[in-house]
Amino acid sequence: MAARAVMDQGKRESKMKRLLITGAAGSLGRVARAGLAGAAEVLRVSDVDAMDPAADHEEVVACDLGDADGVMRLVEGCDAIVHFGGVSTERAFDPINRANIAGVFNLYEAARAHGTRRIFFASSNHATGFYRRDQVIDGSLPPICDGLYGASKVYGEQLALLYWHKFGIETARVRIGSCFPKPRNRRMLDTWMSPGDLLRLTRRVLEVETLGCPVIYGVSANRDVWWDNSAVAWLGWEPQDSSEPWRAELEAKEPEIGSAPEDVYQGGGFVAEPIYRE
Ligand code: NAI
Ligand code: 15L
Repeated sequence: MAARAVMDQGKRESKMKRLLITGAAGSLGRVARAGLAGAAEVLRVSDVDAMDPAADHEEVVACDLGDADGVMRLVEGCDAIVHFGGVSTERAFDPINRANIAGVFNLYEAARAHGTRRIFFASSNHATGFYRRDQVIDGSLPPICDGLYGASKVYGEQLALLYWHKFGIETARVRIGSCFPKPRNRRMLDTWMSPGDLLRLTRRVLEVETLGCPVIYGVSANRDVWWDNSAVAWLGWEPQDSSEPWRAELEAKEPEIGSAPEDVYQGGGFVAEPIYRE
């Protein structure tokens, strides 16, 4: 780690009393709960689903993100938020609305009310899923989402930007690629983000002295990537892992890349999903 990063870490972590992790029953929330144990004196972990019991350094709070009063109580006393809660795949408008539209508004309003200064917002590559795979894009290009889920992430990113400009709340708008223990298909050779790289990015976002409101693509150091993070090099986060060890296996399973929309566009299968009505 660079000297500046070490200094930043000391400065911010010594001030961090309580860190809220939403979506703590989900896959990335579980990774964060285990991996961010030392990032604050207290971890407050929350989900609408059942969670493991609290360890000594934890508070476990059940909360539906769609419940504005509940979210207001949830955020009280938290210095920062790692926001992994919400609908994480393409679904009907109602659940997406409750968790990802109203829920994100409730979260930012609670952060504003309680003086929470920094948020890691788990956005998604599906905010830009209708860019083609032969394009390399960065965070400065306009979003082209590939469904209602992607649209909700674009909304969350814009709300974050609003609360930055209006109220000075800092957010890392992280367009995560495919964060799983290992890549699951050929597309993920390009989109994979290791849980370790996610944790290192999360820690960096929490510790850097000045964050602002950047868009960051959450992707490992894979051989081929569609996303250019050079505009956020100042953050000092460099992915360490790569999908390369799985290339031979996944290419053997899927030797051909077709010409269907899910093979042409970055969002993969999401671009071919219908608009679910329920
Ligand atoms: P997940 O589906 O495993 O976890 C999401 C959690 O949010 C679940 O535990 C769920 O109970 C909770 N949740 C859903 N609706 C809620 C509500 N109304 N109130 C409170 N909690 C609610 O998803 P995962 O994979 O852990 O993803 C975490 C975040 O990262 C999500 O926002 C997802 O959109 C985003 N993301 C994840 C990627 C990945 O590859 N895992 C890729 C891109 C974005
Ligand atoms: C996402 O946004 C989803 O939350 C995750 O489950 C994966 O489907 C990922 O995108 C992806 O694009 O692979």
